[in-house]
Amino acid sequence: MKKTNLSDYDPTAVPDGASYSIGVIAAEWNAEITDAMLKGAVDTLLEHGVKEENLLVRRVPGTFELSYAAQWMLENNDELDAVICIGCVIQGETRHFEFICQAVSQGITNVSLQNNVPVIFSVLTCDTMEQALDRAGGRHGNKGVEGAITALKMCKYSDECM
Ligand code: DLZ
Repeated sequence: MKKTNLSDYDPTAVPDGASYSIGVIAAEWNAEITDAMLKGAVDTLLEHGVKEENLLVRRVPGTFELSYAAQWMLENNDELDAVICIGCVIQGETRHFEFICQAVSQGITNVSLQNNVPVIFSVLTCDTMEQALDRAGGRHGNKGVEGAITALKMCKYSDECM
């Protein structure tokens, strides 16, 4: 069956987050969307056992800045087991969209590989605001929730590989 809801998951398959420290960085652009994704991510992490004191939440101006912020956060917080990057890019009249999407996807991958820490891509790349609303708590779920689940799964994966 085609999966249409990003937040459809089996809660029993999500690792317990009690021993993990997680950073969450959200872009201020399209704040209506990123606020909902940030809330979805934080609520999900807390629900799955991450302690409030082990969460580090920060804001950056736009999605383009997420890679730098993730790198800075990891350089300055050795204890972090994962970082979730939250952003929303919406296609406009110019080619700005392409450059931001290309830069952030490559940038986040690089930061993850350079630091050996999972850096999660919770970035919506949409043609319209409606598509973004559908994926930030609307009919296709919430990509922030999906990012939180992915972060916990990757923390457990890293533990198991040690
Ligand atoms: C400039 C810009 C534009 C046009 N669109 C978006 C967007 O849809 N989503 C987003 O998160 N940020 C956008 N930005 C801002 C860039 O991410 C960045 O903050 C600026 O280019 C400054 O580096």
